Amino acid sequence: MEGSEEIVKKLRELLQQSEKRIREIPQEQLYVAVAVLIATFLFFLLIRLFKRTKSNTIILAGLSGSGKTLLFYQLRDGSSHQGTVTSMDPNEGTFVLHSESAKVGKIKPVHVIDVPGHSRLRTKLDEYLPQAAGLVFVVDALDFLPNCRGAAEYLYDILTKGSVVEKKIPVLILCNKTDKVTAHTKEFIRKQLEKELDKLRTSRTALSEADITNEFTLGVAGEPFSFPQCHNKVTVAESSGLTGEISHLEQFIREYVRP
Ligand SMILES: Nc1nc2c(ncn2[C@@H]2O[C@H](COP(=O)(O)OP(=O)(O)O)[C@@H](O)[C@H]2O)c(=O)[nH]1
Ligand SMILES: [Mg+2]
Repeated sequence: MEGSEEIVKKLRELLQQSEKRIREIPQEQLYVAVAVLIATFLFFLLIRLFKRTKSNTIILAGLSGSGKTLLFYQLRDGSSHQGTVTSMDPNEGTFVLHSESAKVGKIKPVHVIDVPGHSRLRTKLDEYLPQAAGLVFVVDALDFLPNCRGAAEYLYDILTKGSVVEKKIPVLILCNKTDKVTAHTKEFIRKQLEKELDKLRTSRTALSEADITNEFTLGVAGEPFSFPQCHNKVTVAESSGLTGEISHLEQFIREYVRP
């Protein structure tokens, strides 16, 4: 019993001593120390939050037949699985790109979603867009002219969506199937799409005076439409899902989903 009383006495002395020491420290110094502590805590908390919200989702969109599913398999497996896949459901997966699988060290996986082009399944896009780090709009460069209008309509809807405009989601227009010599060049496709979008802008704004359908208007009023007018970054590149020429696609992905 006496031993424990001794300990309590010692503890009390120690406490009094430290209290005295703290009182000796100027008040301002104490406040500064506490403020610094809180600031560092908040700083690390913010970093954590920021890192967590950074998305790794890439969306593949475009008309059916443009080659989205083949590109999805090229990204994941480095092969096209020719003729073995026909799916109406969105293909979705989180993986390290096949071309990076030989690299050592930790690589951040990419979440890729292949959204079917059938118009009744396009509503799926609205679900995925808010979490997208980037969107790839795949265009069939081989069979481009008959599909130009349809592709432009789909692209118009994407470029005027609130989530795309406000979050400035980067869009890559990927001219696919360039393995064939008769495929159109990306410059040609860019110009044609700009022309079609310009036409659509006139007809759609006339429509939406009555009932507002699109959330945002496209481009600058009174000027012919061109992609640099968009709030978000729009770039154009070429690829071939069939032969695995997808370096531009991979560059785009890794620009917005850092490994
Ligand atoms: N020549 C050529 N054909 C392709 C290429 N990518 C896809 N295709 C063909 O285009 C068709 C549609 O491809 P798919 O990936 O299913 O398109 P999706 O509807 O956009 O998913 C298939 O018959 C593919 O073999 C390509 O890069 N070059
Ligand atoms: Mg498909």
